Amino acid sequence: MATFVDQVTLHLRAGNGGHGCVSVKREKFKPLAGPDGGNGGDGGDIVLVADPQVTTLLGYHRSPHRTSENGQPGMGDHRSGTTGADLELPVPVGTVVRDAQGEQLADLAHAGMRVVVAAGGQGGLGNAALSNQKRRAPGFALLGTPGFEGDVTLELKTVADVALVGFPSAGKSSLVAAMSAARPKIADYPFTTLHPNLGVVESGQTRYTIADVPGLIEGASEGKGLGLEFLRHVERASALLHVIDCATLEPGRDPVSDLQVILRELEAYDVPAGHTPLLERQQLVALNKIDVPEAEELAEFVRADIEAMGFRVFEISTVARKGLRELSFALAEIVEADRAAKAVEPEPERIVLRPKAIDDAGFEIKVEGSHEGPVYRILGAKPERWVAQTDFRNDEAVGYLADRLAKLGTEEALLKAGAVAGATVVIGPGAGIVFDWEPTIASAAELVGNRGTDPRLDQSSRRTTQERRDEYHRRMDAKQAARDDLASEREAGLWNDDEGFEVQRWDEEA
Ligand SMILES: Nc1nc2c(ncn2[C@@H]2O[C@H](COP(=O)(O)OP(=O)(O)OP(=O)(O)O)[C@@H](O)[C@H]2O)c(=O)[nH]1
Ligand SMILES: [Mg+2]
Repeated sequence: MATFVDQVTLHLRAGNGGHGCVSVKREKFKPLAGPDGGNGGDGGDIVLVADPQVTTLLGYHRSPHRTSENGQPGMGDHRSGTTGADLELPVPVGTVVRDAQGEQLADLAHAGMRVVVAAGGQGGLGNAALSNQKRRAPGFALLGTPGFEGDVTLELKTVADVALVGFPSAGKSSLVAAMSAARPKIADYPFTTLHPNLGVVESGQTRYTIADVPGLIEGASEGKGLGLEFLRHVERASALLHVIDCATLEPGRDPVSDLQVILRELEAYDVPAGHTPLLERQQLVALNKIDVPEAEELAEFVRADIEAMGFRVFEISTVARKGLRELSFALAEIVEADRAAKAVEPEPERIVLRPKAIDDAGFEIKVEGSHEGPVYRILGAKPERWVAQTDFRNDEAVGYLADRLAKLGTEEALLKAGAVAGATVVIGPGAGIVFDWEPTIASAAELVGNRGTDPRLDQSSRRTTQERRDEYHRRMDAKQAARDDLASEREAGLWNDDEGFEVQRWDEEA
């Protein structure tokens, strides 16, 4: 493992929903036997799964672009399009997922936890599904909506089963190097390690990870040295291994007081809610550098004192590779026991997260100023989705959108917000879908003004109610005329169809 990547940005594109199909069934002697266009299939989701077999984000660092399958379009004869397959991305247990704004989406703290980071688009309904008593032969279908497209960042807070803590230059990185294939930087000056290095240890049947935390000194909890900041990387470690330098010549230092200093600093570190405080975890002590004769003597001398403090003690040398086997088996045992204990913990609720909080209940209207007068912006998951489902080349589909919006109550809300016929209305953020608003009959009564008021007393410079009403009726007449034209055209088209089917399919780009 050359690099320890602990943060990576993924570029995701979830599958689009397949478009619904417009098709009319024709039977012998019954050329218009009803609509039979099938629904489009949903696009596949992109799902992160916490997998204990995965220990790094390296794979995602190398290929950060991930895509899931599109749903297929519906077809005639009531055939639905196939659903796009989900894409499952295994990530290490302990991966924290954030959206592009840095907001935390999930903390995959337990094996098997799943989070949908990019939801696939919805398949569009075919005209068969859109038909009802009133609308017997819809000449339109809904488009599939696009899948989520955007970035998420993955951050590996910790995957270390064992955290190596101790003074600078105690030999923590040397121990990672001696026990695993990792090759962290080792040098005889303090604070060589600026970021934790991760190593994978294989000890008998057990595989576990160890990480060297940058050196701690007295006052680290108050920010001295590199501070305690890096302890967040070991918040989930099962065990702490104190690495103690028995060969240091620094005045005032000896193994027992070194250990006490580190214990005090660790005690001052607040773990996040739900985690075990650092000092309540299993702790072992490694007395290092016993290849140096004086160090070996000192280690033998202090061993009993440290054991009396309640710690298991190992005398080791990373240089001479002494005592490492025994130490690695002892750590493996602790890690195994901890994993077994965690396995019987109740499974956390299965989290399924969507990239955007779907507030399907309603919508809001924002009034924005522009040089051409006010712009009324409709924001809400439903209206925005409906717009995405609309084929704007098909007037029936546009009419259907208008009906849905009216049913949701956008008309009254626009009136309340002060919109008048012809006002500019935008659906969705940004450029959105822009149209001139025409209130429908149901809400038109409101235009004549409230009972008890007299329009003649209305001193505002706005058009009078009568003017607005006339304007409105002109628009409604024009609209009705356009609808009639459309209906007759469609009828003519259907009856002249020689193919037996009138099937309209959109290709992917549509
Ligand atoms: N003689 C001897 N020297 C060792 C042993 N282990 C480490 N060292 C030396 O101690 C020095 C510090 O080693 P590192 O592994 O970089 O120490 P560290 O604890 O990671 O230090 P920081 O990253 O600065 O906190 C280096 O010069 C190592 O060669 C050992 O078993 N015996
Ligand atoms: Mg180091």
